[in-house]
Amino acid sequence: MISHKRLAFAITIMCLLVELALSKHPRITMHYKFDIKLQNVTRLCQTKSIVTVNGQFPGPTITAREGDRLLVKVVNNVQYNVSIHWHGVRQLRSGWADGPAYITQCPIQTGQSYVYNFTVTGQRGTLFWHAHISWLRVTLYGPIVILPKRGVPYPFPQPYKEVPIIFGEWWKADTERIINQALQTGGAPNISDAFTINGLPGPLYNCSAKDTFILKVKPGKTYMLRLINAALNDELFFSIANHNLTVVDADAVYVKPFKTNTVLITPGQTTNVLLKTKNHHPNATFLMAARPYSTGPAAFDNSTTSGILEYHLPSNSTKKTNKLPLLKPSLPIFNDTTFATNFNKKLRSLANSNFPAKVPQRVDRRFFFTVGLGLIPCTNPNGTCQGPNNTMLAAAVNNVSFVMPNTALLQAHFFNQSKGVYTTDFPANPPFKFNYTGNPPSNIMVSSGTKVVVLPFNTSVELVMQDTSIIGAESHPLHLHGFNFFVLAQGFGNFNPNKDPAKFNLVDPAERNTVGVPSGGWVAIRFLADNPGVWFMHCHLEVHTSWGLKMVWIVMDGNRRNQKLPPPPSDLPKC
Ligand SMILES: *[C@@H]1O[C@H](CO)[C@@H](O)[C@H](O)[C@H]1NC(C)=O
Ligand SMILES: *[C@@H]1O[C@H](CO)[C@@H](O)[C@H](O)[C@H]1NC(C)=O
Ligand SMILES: *[C@@H]1O[C@H](CO)[C@@H](O)[C@H](O)[C@H]1NC(C)=O
Ligand SMILES: *[C@@H]1O[C@H](CO)[C@@H](O)[C@H](O)[C@H]1NC(C)=O
Ligand SMILES: *[C@@H]1O[C@H](CO)[C@@H](O)[C@H](O)[C@H]1NC(C)=O
Ligand SMILES: *[C@@H]1O[C@H](CO)[C@@H](O)[C@H](O)[C@H]1NC(C)=O
Ligand SMILES: *[C@@H]1O[C@H](CO)[C@@H](O)[C@H](O)[C@H]1NC(C)=O
Ligand SMILES: *[C@@H]1O[C@H](CO)[C@@H](O)[C@H](O)[C@H]1NC(C)=O
Ligand SMILES: *[C@@H]1O[C@H](CO)[C@@H](O)[C@H](O)[C@H]1NC(C)=O
Ligand SMILES: *[C@@H]1O[C@H](CO)[C@@H](O)[C@H](O)[C@H]1NC(C)=O
Ligand SMILES: *[C@@H]1O[C@H](CO)[C@@H](O)[C@H](O)[C@H]1NC(C)=O
Ligand SMILES: *[C@@H]1O[C@H](CO)[C@@H](O)[C@H](O)[C@H]1NC(C)=O
Ligand SMILES: [Cu+2]
Repeated sequence: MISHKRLAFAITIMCLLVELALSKHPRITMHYKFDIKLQNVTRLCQTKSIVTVNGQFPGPTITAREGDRLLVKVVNNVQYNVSIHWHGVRQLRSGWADGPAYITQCPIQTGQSYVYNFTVTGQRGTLFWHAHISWLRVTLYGPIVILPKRGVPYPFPQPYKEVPIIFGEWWKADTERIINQALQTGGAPNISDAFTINGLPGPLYNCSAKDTFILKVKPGKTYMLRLINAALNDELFFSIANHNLTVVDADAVYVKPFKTNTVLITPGQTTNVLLKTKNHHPNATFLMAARPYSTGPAAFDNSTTSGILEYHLPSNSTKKTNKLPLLKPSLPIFNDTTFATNFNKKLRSLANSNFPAKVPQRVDRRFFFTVGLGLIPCTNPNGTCQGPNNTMLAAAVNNVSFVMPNTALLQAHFFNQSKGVYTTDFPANPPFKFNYTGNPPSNIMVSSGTKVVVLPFNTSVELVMQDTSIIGAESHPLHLHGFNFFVLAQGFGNFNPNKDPAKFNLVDPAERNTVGVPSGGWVAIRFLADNPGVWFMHCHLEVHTSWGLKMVWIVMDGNRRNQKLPPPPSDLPKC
């Protein structure tokens, strides 16, 4: 006979052991259904039919804990082909669920559905989901909130509340017509009419005051804002009048906290910031505002989206909030590259024992990629194009403007059917050297092709991305699928392979999935190719992606069973 006490003790131990065993495995499966459908939405006094998930704009928030499995059934009820990308989710051995159309899957066609099946492993913070075909992500996007495992605290005090703030970009006209027209004529697509905060442009636009995001707060509390830039073509500065923000996380990786009054966030980046409210009720309300950081040669939407930070009044107050003065933040000038540089330099990994920075210390392969604009010959059937000298605007990596295949690269790779789909000769270096950030060469035509780099499993890659001044220097937010990378260093002018590596931070560099290649400069990154599959890398300014600023890495299977990409799910869409 064992005593009750002993039995209770034994049960407690058993529970602990089960808990321990389960904590190593995905414990929970979260089911979501995404009905892609049209919805009429009114903004800036104009009603527009937009593509949405479940009729919501912005789309629903996905909330998961680190370790959870997600099953998202996407049903396409619209006239467009659709695919959804889980931006920043590592997709370890689940490349079939990554989402970029014609890269990891054929699109989900009208009337079809597909279940995205993946786990969230080793990440916590904020990411987002968005359409990954043509320009449909203009309205098809929503937050992904990844909480730490149950019982695991943040490495900073638990915030009182957490609020997603997702920036978007709004066109009055039909964006599919805009990009299709641009790609046919070779000219630049029309710029947007507004930016939005949680789908709302805010009071600084005509006919928009009622479409304003209002964040109501209590005094003396800490709020965590989960910032996401889902805009198509613009990096954004964000600031709240009279309040500082503490950056604690970038791209779902904790960073060493630092205080700033303005955040710079590129399309494709996410960042968590703490907002400490004032201890006493202020006699004011506060505008939060975002507007572009823009360095390129093209026109851009120079407007400002805003929302309002409003303190709950004490219940006995006789005042009205809307009678209080509204204070405005001052944002950096649109081309403030000095601010951008200093801000990015402050981002450092925590790099402690709980959250180590696993920076690859050895390098197996080095790559040097130029990124920038260029021209291609006119293909408009009527023979007339709007680029300089009757050409079409294009963009390229190492002078190759990527051409989308007609079938998904991952399928072609997995079933050994690359012939006629892609070639493996993507150049590791630019085809010719020039002063990348000086006067451009006389011939600025680029070549076109569907070329990839093949990497053996576990290759440690060092990549320097160099902006060019062809047509105009410009900051390009480069996004890598399937991996996080470490941002070792950035600089201006041409990268110097003899001198600049001495500046590489191999101790606590920021670890992220999207980095701005500085305008007229370079950035050096490293990543370990430990995830077999086909991984897209592209500028997250959608206009540049459309022009071909994209390329693909194919990472081969490793020898062990758990180093191989499993076969595709049976419902994988066909082309
Ligand atoms: C949107 O509005 C148009 C014009 O009023 C209407 O024909 C259409 O049915 C509406 N669509 C939806 C999804 O409500
Ligand atoms: C999701 O993927 C996992 C791992 O490959 C597999 O075991 C599971 O059956 C899949 N679930 C569904 C609903 O397809
Ligand atoms: C783009 O803007 C031009 C000039 O305002 C206009 O004529 C054209 O119709 C617009 N294109 C689309 C697709 O809306
Ligand atoms: C050719 O087509 C473009 C639009 O695609 C149009 O702007 C241009 O006027 C056309 N040129 C001729 C000569 O028809
Ligand atoms: C924000 O931080 C700066 C620098 O620490 C400080 O000078 C300023 O007073 C702070 N502003 C607010 C509103 O707390
Ligand atoms: C706010 O208003 C109250 C009463 O109107 C006044 O006593 C107080 O000084 C004001 N506080 C600030 C910070 O302006
Ligand atoms: C952008 O708009 C601001 C006013 O909001 C103006 O001062 C500035 O000159 C504009 N910049 C450009 C590049 O259009
Ligand atoms: C409202 O209540 C607070 C705390 O109970 C008190 O300090 C304050 O003086 C009151 N204000 C008014 C206007 O009655
Ligand atoms: C930023 O733009 C302003 C106004 O157009 C210009 O005067 C200034 O030289 C630009 N600064 C940089 C760093 O390009
Ligand atoms: C257009 O052609 C002219 C004459 O061939 C040449 O001088 C000029 O540099 C070209 N412009 C561009 C942008 O290529
Ligand atoms: C490249 O061009 C820039 C801008 O014209 C110039 O300052 C720099 O000296 C040039 N670099 C080299 C190596 O020629
Ligand atoms: C949708 O995708 C299929 C498969 O790639 C393609 O054949 C079809 O033309 C596409 N339809 C549209 C409307 O783009
Ligand atoms: Cu770009």
